[in-house]
Amino acid sequence: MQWVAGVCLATAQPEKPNIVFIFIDDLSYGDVGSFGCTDLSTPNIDLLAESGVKCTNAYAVMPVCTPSRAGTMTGLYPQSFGLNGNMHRGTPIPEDHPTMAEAMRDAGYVTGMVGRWDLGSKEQGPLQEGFMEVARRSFIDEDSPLNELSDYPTTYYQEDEVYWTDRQGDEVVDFIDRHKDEPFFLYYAPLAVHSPVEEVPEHYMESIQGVDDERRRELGGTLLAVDYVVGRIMQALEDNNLERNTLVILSSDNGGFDGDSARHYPSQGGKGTEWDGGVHIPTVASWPGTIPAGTEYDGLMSTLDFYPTFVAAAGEQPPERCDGRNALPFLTGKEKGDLHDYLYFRYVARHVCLDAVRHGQWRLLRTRNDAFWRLYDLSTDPAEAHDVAQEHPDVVRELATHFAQWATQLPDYSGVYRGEGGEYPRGIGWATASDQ
Ligand SMILES: [Ca+2]
Repeated sequence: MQWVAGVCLATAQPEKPNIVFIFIDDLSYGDVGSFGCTDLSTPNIDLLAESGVKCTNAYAVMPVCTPSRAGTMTGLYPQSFGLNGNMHRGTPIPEDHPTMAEAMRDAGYVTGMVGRWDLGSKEQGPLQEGFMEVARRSFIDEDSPLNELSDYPTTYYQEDEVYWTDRQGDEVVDFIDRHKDEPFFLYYAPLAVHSPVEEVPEHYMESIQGVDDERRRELGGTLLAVDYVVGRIMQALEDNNLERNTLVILSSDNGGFDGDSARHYPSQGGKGTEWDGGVHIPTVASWPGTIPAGTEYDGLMSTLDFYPTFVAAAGEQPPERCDGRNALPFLTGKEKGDLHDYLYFRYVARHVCLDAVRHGQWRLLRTRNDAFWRLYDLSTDPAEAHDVAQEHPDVVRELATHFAQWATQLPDYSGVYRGEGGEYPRGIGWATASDQ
């Protein structure tokens, strides 16, 4: 209450909560203990879920990295600016629209990033798009003996041979410790559990017992390494007495990779596929004292919602253009139901060309190989084994009409590969916007 004239001239502004956004790379719904996995171990993610709300019906924007990250970071469907798949990597994000990091910076937060960027044009790196501090990643030297580990030598620092995920644990704690006295926004986007999982240090593998599939053991070890960083984040918040004033959201940019023996139960198919498991991702939100502990939210939501949710938690309005919605009333249990009546998907790749809609219990989809739409009832058939389009022509018509209305607003896309995403600072230690 604000008195017009009296003793109390103004109510105190609520303290801005810190925001920690953990966006794991290729983390599958079926590989997290609290989402039903029984053979791999995610003790810290499970504790995080117990401390808040588990979102069982959350969707990434795309089944692959770059467009998923660009959509999440802008709160816009990436197809709306011509980004339809990883073959369009390097497509610029709109410059006339603030990113999540710019919005948080402008809301008075110190913004920091640790991990993988992989979006925007070459000129649109994280330091150019709103992050004030960015943890550098190793310079990749083609002649390094570390390259013999695999064809994809990105998980060890070539300067000192430290495993990237382990270094990230030090960096996230350092960021929280240094900024404990001011509102901070920390974006932690590890490369883990993305390939190459075989590079995980042996001591993480030792804890994975009873898994015969060697690739799955390696995936489990990689997952344990990143789970340990999640634990270090939560410990750092507790050590600084910040846990009740910090909103933590953990999610994934797309489903797990079949080549790494990821499991997608109850869905079928993972990263890069046409199936629900490519985009149905594990998501948890924790804010002790604000989000009730041990709860579950089963409404339809999207990673597009994180941007307006963070901005709302900061007490600000979302940008004029935004395809996501503030999830806080739903995460706290004040509101029930779906955050979105319809979620739209268009994924263009050489091997698959997918159009899809999620609505209620339904998933309508069509690939370039399909003459007709296919319809699945995920409430009874999450593995999408039985096409029920013929039994429900009215549902097909309704969802197809909504999809067409969405798709007609999209710009034409080019089918050509564009190149690399935004430049990321190299080396060891922190890069700041003032370095640029
Ligand atoms: Ca990914």
